[in-house]
Formats: sequence, structure tokens, C-alpha cells
Amino acid sequence: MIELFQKANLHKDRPAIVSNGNTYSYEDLLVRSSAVAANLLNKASDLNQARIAFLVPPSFEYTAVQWGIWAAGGIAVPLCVQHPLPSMEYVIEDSGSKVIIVHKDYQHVLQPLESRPGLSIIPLEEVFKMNSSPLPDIDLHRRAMMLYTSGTTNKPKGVVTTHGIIQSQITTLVEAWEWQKDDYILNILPLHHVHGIINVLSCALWSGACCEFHAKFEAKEVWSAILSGRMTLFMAVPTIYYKLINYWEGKNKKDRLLMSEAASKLRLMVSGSAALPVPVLEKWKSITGHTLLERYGMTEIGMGLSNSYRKERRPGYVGNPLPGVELRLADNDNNPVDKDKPGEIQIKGPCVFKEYWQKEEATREAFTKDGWFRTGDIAILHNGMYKILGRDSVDIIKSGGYKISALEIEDVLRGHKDIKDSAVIGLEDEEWGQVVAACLVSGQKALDFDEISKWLRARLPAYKIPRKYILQRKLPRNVLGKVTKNELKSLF
Ligand code: MCA
Ligand code: AMP
Repeated sequence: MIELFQKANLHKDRPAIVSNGNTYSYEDLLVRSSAVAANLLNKASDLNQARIAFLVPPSFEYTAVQWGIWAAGGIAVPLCVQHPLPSMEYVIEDSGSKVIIVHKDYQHVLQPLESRPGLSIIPLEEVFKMNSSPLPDIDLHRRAMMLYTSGTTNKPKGVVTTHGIIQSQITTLVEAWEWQKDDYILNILPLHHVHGIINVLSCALWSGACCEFHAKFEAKEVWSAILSGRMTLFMAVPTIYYKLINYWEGKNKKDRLLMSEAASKLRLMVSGSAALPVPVLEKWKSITGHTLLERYGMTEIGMGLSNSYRKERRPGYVGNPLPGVELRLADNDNNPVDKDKPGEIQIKGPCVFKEYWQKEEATREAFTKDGWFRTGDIAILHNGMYKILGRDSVDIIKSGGYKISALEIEDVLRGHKDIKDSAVIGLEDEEWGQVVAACLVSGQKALDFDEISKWLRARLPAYKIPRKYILQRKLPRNVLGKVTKNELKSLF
């Protein structure tokens, strides 16, 4: 049996999940996920790593479906409820998912796919019906999950992890951040990325703790949960802390005091997925007394570096390698850099992903010859701690904690009838880290940017839509014909 489920068996009566106003115990989760597994198996003995996509909002239902797919021997492919159909279609097709489980609120979104041959769209209620069947033995090497992440190619790639890899990503955090069964965490993050799935949900369930879902982030709701006193932990991206600070600043003195006092009682608050600006860290400390624990991770590795839970948390730094993580800084030739010199973070260890789904070449290129995973992030070791200096590619943008490929957006923009050429960049921004900006070339004198945004919204997730546009007669290029994106930044 998968160790996560064995752990749940030890805490059957304890609350595992709070969602939509209901509390579900570990027993509820085990019973319902076994039913999901039996319904998916439909008398077969094993799903044999079939990819099962699911479009279910963050909730008890999401978790029971994820566990059900695992228990039946399938690979869980979560779809994001906020994505437009073309983004989901890409994931469904690329992963080769033949089955999609859909929550009733999102059935209409998938309706255009209903008549597609070979695709079976199953309402959540059907897989939720009580049922039982013998379940397959799942070994640690079996593929378990596929998460789509943007890179330097124009389309996102499916990052495949096995049960063993997931287990290692969970246990390193449980150990480092001292998760306990009495912990209570709020999950306000999207559930198609590692941050929400592993760091928050899976670590809580591994530990016998309780995870409360909110369908989406609302500063007011987070503050109200903090004020209730039920939380012990909170984890979020820097943009969310920025928004929580804004909300606190909008309150009167008496309310602020109550909010600050309640927040100071949590045992740990963590920030990650993007660089935490030191002014945000300092402001949060002045409001809550917490020095946010900043850590560094990536879809392909889970978490790699973390500031210390018990010892020093250094502003602007991401700490040291987590238990089990081997890390080195390397130069362009993949040789370790000299002491105190910057280099690319390269990682080895049981937390590193198995492969990009059906992309052998991309997988090979992501590793050095001697097996180090190349993150593309540049860091320096300074006085015993790592500091992230940036990325090796201008084509990767981080906005609100989401990783966005400039090339993907340029590719879609090229399909617009009035756009001849485009270049997309990330502009530094206090709130979002970076905001997406597009420089467009058109045969026309003027372009309706609102219309272009609307057109893009039908094709890309909201967080990939440019927030700023400019129109140019041509793009700045170097002698090799490559767009000089750093020069472009100055035009905005
Ligand atoms: C939303 N908006 C944005 C962005 N997102 N604008 C610029 N950049 C963005 N990234 C716009 C919306 O289109 C909308 O504009 C307005 O902001 C409000 O949208 P809404 O969705 O309501 O925003 P929000 O709820 O305030 O969302 C902000 C957020 C969200 C909660 C910070 O971006 C978020 O959940 N981020 C977390 C992503 C995450 O989990 N990343 C982890 C991946 P309009 O009104 O015009 O429509 S990284 C990872 O997993 C690795 C392993 C790691 O290290 O953790
Ligand atoms: P993703 O591909 O969505 O998993 O995003 C991973 C990327 O987020 C990393 O490669 C880093 O560029 C960035 N990242 C994550 N955590 C941090 C952090 N604490 N500081 C700076 N960048 C971070």
C-alpha cells in the first residue's frame, strides 16, 4: 500500500480536510478514494499507469480523486479550473489521457470535447459512488503524477514524478519544517502545481494534520481564518503576502492589532515560488512578528533549498539544501564554480523528477552527462547560504508565482490577424514579481489592445495575458536577428 495511505490509516478519526463548510476525516478520505479507485478500475485489476485527467476545484473531492487514481495504479493529471479550454485540451492530448473526471460546475467547459472519439468524460458523482474492489500493489517506481510547467520551449511540458519521488519531496519538508499531526494549514493555492499539491496538501496528509481548502485566494478570507486561531501554518507566494499586507493596511488601528496578534500565534509562515522582496519580508515581520521562511523549489525537483526552521532565516537568501538534496553551482561547461562565484543551481537526489512526458530529448538536455538536473537558476553561496541571482533565460517570466514562457505567448499572438510580429518580456513589478508585457508589430497604425487581451483570454490562462502593450514598427534585433529583449524593456 502507498505509504501516504498507510499513514492515513493511523489517523482515521482525525480531521483530514475542511472544504465547502464540511469536515472530512482520514477515514472518509480512505473510504471515498477506495470507491473512486474501484469505479475507475471497473473490474480491471490495475490501471497500469493510464493517465487520468481531472477537473475538480480544490476540495475534499479533488483529494479523493487524486488518491483514487493512485490507489488504482493510474497517473494523476490535474487540470486547472481557471484555464480556458485550449490550455486544458493541450494537457489532455499531450498526456494521452483517455479519461477525464469532471466536477458538475465545470461540465459545460468540457462539453465541446464530449463527442471526441476515445475520450471518456465521467461526472464526479459517478466515480464517487460507493464501490469496492481489490486494489493493485503500487511500488515506488511507478509513475504517479504529471504536472505541466512552462520552460524555454513554447508549449508546457509534462513533468512526471513517481510515488517514490513524491514521497521524497514530502518527507524532506515534513522533517525540515517539523510537521506534526496537530498542524492546521490553509490551502489557497491552485492545485496543478507542486506548491499547493506537495508542500501544503500532501505534507499535511502525510503528517495526520488538517488542510482547509479555499476555492481561491481572498485576502479577507485568509485574515478571517488567521483571526479564528485555528491555523498553525501558512504557505504562499510573495504576491499573496503583498496582498495580505495591503488588506491589513486598509484596516483601523484596533482591527490591525487583533490581526497582528492572531498571526503572531502561528508556528510557521513560508514563502516561495518566486523571490521574496526584502521590503515585503520586513513589512510582514513588522506586522506579525514572523520572519517568513523563504525556500526555493521547482516543479522538476520539489523543494531544493530552505532557510532554517529553528536557526537563521536570512532576508534575500534561500538557505541551504534540504535533507537528501545534493546541490552544486556550475559554470556554462557544467563544471563546479570556484568558491564565492555565481553558477547555475544543479540538483541530484531522490526528489528529482523522472522525465518530461514523451520528450526524451528535452529530458536528456535537462541533465548533465553525470546526472545533475540543470535548473537554469543562477545562485551564489555567500557566508554559508545560497542567494538566487536570477535566471539564465529572459524567456521565462515569473508572475504571481506562476512560471510563464514568453515564447508560448508570442506563438499564440502570431495567430492574431492584425499581428505580424511580437516579443514578450517580464517587467519588474512590486506586487507580481514580474508582469507580462508585449511589444507588437502590425501592418496597422493602431491596435485595439483590449480586443487583443480578450482574444488571448479565450486561448491562454489569465495569468499569461500581457498587462502592458506597446506598438512598434519593428522589433529591436541583434546582428544574428535575435530580438534584444533587454533593450526592449527600456521601451516600456
Ligand atoms: C492574476 N492576475 C494577474 C496574475 N494573476 N496579473 C498579472 N500577473 C499574474 N500572475 C490578474 C487577473 O487576471 C485579474 O485581472 C486580477 O489579477 C485578479 O485575478 P485573480 O485571479 O483574482 O487574482 P488573484 O486571486 O489575486 O491571484 C493572485 C494569486 C495567484 C493568488 C497570487 O496568481 C496565484 O494563485 N498564484 C500562485 C501560483 C502558484 O501556486 N505557483 C506555484 C508554481 P482582471 O481583473 O483584469 O482579470 S511554482 C511551484 O510550484 C514551485 C515548485 C515552487 O517553488 O513553489
Ligand atoms: P515552477 O517551474 O513553476 O516550478 O517554478 C520554479 C521556478 O521558480 C524556479 O526555477 C525559480 O526560478 C523560481 N523560484 C522558486 N522559488 C524561488 C525563490 N524562493 N526565489 C527565487 N526564485 C524562486
